[in-house]
Amino acid sequence: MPSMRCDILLPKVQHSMSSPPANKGSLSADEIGPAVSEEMQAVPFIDVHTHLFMPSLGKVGLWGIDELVTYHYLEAEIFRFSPITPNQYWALTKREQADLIWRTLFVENEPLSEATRGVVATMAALGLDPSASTLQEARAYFEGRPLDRHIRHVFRLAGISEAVMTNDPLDPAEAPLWEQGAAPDPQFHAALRLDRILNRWREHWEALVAKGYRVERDLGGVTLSEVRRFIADWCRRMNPVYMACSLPDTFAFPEHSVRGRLLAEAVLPLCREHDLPLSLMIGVRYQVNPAIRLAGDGSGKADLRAVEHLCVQHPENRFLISVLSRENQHELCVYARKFSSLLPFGCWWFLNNPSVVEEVTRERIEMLGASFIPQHSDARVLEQVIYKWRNTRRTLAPILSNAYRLLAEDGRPVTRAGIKHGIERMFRTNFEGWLAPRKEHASAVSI
Ligand code: FIX
Ligand code: ZN
Repeated sequence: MPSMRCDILLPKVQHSMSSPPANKGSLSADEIGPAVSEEMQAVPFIDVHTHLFMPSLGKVGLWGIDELVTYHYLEAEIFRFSPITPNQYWALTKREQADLIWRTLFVENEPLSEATRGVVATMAALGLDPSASTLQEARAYFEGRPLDRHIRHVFRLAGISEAVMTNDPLDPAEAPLWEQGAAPDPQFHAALRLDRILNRWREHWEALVAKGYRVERDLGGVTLSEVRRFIADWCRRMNPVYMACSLPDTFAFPEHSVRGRLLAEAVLPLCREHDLPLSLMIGVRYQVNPAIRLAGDGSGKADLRAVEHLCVQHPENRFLISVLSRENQHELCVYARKFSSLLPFGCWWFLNNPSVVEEVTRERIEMLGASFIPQHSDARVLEQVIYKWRNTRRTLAPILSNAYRLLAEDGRPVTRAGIKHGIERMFRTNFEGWLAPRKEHASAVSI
C-alpha cells in the first residue's frame, strides 16, 4: 500500500477522520460567510487530479507563458475568433501560436471566457501585466526561473499542498524517466494511467510485448496474467495513490469486450491486491473534431448503470468517479448514496465553470453532506493551479456559506471549528482516508 508522502512543505495540518469539535463559539449568520472564506484560504487543498509532473519528470511537464496561452482550452477558442485554419495554426511555432492567441483573444477581444480570464488571473497573481499588448514581459519573467523553486512558489499561490499527477507507463517520453529512476517529490503523487491499455489495446499491446510481457492482441494465452504483471511492475516503480482511466460516454460494464475483460480480470484485481482506488472519468466523446487535436474531444451523457454494476459486482474495490456530462451529475450523487465504495470528485473539464460548479456542488452537499471531493484542477500547465483553485475558492465559498447558514437557521449552532472540519474533509481527508486501507478504518470504528 503506497504511503501517501505527506511531508508537505506547508505547516503540517493534523487531520483525522474524527467527529467535528464541540460547538463552543457559535457564529452569527453574518459571521458565517467570512469564516468560510477565511478557512477556505487557510486550509491547504490536495489537488487529486492534474497533468502536472514532479521536478524529476520536468522534461515532460508544461509551464510558462507560451504553454499557458496555448492551452488546448484556448486553442478551441482561437478558431472561433480567428479565420486561421487548424492546418495553418499547427504549422506555426509554439511562440507564433502563443502570439496569435494573445493578440486575438486578449488584445483584440476582451478575455471573458473562464479559460482566457484564467490566464489574466494567473498573470496578475505572478505580478505580470495582463493588459500587455505582447508577451515579451511575461516571457522575460519565466526565462531562467529555477523550476523546483518556481513549483513551490506556484503551489503556495494556489493554496495546494500536493498534486496527483497523471502517469502513463506507455508514454514514450515519460516511461523511460521512471525506468531510469525518477526521484519522488513530497508534493507530488503518482497515478497509474491505463487509457492506452483499457481503451486502445489493439494499438498498444505490442508495446508490452516489446517490454517482455507475453501478451496477445486477442487476450489469448497468458495475456491477462501478463497484464497483471505489467501493472504490478509499474505499481512498484511509481508507487501510485490510485489507478486511473478516462472512458467514453458509451462505456458499459460488464462488457464482453477487450476493455471489459482487461478491467474485470486485470485492473480491478490488481487494485484490490495493492489496495488502490480506481479513478474512472466517464463521458468523453473522443476527437469529435480531430482537426483541432487535444481540443477536439467532446462530452456525452453516459449510462451510469456501468458504475452501479462495478460497485455491485466488485464491492471490495473503491472507485473515484468523475463524469463529464452535467446530465450525469445528479444520478452520480444518487449512486454515491447507494454505494460507500463510490467517491465522487471534481467538476471535470467542460463542467469546471462557475455556473455548473455551483449547481453540482449544491446538489452534492444536499445529498452527500461533506462526503465528496468538490474539485480538482486538471491543470496541464503548472501555473494554471493558481487560477483554477482561486476560482474554486471564489465560487464555492458562497455555496458552503449557504449550507452552514441553513444549518444555523435550522437550529444547529455553527462554529469556525466546524466549518474548518468540513472544508478539511472535502478538500483533504476524504481523499487521504480513501487512500488509507479501508479495512484499517473499518476496524477502527467503535461500536
Ligand atoms: O482524461 C483526462 O485526464 C482529461 O482531463 C484530459 O484528457 C483533458 O484533455 C483535460 O485536460 C481536461 O481538462
Ligand atoms: Zn485530466
